[in-house]
Amino acid sequence: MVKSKVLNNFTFFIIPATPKRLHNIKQSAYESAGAQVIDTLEDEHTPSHIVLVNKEWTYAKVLAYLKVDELPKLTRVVKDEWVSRCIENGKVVEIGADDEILPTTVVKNEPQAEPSEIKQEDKDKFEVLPVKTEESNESDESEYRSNHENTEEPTEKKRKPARDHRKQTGKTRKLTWDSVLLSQPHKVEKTESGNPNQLVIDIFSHLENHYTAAKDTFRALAYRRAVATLKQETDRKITTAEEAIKLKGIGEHLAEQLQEIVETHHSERLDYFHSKVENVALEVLMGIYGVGPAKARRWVGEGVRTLEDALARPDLTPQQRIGIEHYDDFNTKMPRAETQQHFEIVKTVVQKLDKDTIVECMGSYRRKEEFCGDIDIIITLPIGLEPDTEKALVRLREVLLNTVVILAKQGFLTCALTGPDPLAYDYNVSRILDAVGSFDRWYGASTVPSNYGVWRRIDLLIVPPDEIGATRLYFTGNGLFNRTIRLLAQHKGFSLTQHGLFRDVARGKRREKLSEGLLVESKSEHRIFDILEIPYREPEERSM
Ligand code: DCP
Ligand code: CA
Repeated sequence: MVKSKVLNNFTFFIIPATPKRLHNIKQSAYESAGAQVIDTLEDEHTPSHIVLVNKEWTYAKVLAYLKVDELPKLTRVVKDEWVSRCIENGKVVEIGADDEILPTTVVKNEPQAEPSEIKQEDKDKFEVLPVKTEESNESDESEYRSNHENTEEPTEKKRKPARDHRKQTGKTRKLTWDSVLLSQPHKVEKTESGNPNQLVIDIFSHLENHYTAAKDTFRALAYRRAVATLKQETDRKITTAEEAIKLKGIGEHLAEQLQEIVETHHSERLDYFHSKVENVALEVLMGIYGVGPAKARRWVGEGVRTLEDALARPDLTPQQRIGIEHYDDFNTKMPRAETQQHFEIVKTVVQKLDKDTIVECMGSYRRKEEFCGDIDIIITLPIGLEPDTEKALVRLREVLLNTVVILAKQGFLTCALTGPDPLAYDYNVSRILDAVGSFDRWYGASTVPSNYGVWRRIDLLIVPPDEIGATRLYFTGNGLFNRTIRLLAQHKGFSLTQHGLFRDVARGKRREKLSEGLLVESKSEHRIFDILEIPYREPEERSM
């Protein structure tokens, strides 16, 4: 594997420090190419270059941001494109006139803005568009949604050839559905920090992203499984390949990579990925809400490298624009207590509107994880209360819509991403219903007083009462657990979706579904486990 060390002699200080995720990705790419990246400007750390991510900043703004009157004599302020070109070319290329910000660009009387003011200015550059109500036709919107709706195991066609599979796993054991679901469940890891294997987890997660972007589902899955296993190892540090290979879901190759990371604090494979500017860009773009691997690949192919470039795309949807404006918000997990605050606010309003409703918070929150990526709420009625499913859905839809209107007026809901935007209809429920008709989900963002201004992703979903068991199972996850239990169901001749457990599903040559089959169970989560002949697992035992 080639390990480019083109930036060996450089010490970089990257500004601005936000969005944090973008900053981290750049840092990792620069370090892979040999640069030292520092985050304080102390005497012993004189940067050779200040790397400017925001192209439009003046020298004065840089000084104001760094809270200094002048920079060390030899420190140059360059745009990140120059660094990218060096990495791309495998050598240090000349700094062009457009690449460097020189002190002569100082405007004498320009106010010395505080970092916070600059942040605001930065924000102002984003033109805030009203959120459209009609659902976007964008393939990537549906790509995102299909991620959430995909209840079927991918067919063989979508997978990588079996040859890759053997190459990856060698002769080592595989993680099979039965070994996982029948074995004693692990106690879930309760915190994100404090895991002695965190560095390996981080690097493997990066690699998973890369393989997902490269459509190499099988390798992506291998890394995801390894991450899941390492997250359980909260009490001991795995340091050798021999130890690693004994763990569930870690084969020969990944075990060797683990040892390499422990010994060198680096992964050749990740360094190699990051040595390609396109790969770094791909990872950045895939962090935007509503941008899936397909769109990210297309944009990168057309020269998009930064969030700013993405903002200038004519095919950027309003939802993706919000995704860029709130890039860090949406990419940072929130503490469980904050998820609970969002949930309680919604639950109170829903149950005030209809005291019969059942309101539950699913996903990582139900699995009792300490940190949650978003808030997944389902709303339904008790089984049998409204036997006509259509009537139940009409009742629930009205409750959902009223809830959205009330909470948007209060400023709790901050934008609509999928589903009607109450603002566009003057908060008028009947007008919305006339215009939108039927819908069963509303995706958006919300903010709570204790952390006002930080937007969290929130999904509100209405569920037919009879499907509550299957829906609970699906939305509790985690994704890997769902995949495993679906495989088990298939192996036993069933098909499991978020709507129910079915049998006699006709399948084609590639295992694709040809018919829905007969419903076996959808009301009770426990019954689904029973029928599949696996011991019931509490939600907190489903984090794999
Ligand atoms: N889900 C799934 N497959 C997908 C997307 C979702 O099976 N492609 C299921 C399992 C997830 C649940 O839906 O656990 C909720 O989806 P989230 O993406 O919100 O995942 P989590 O709540 O588990 O994690 P996070 O804390 O990151 O939100
Ligand atoms: Ca979630």
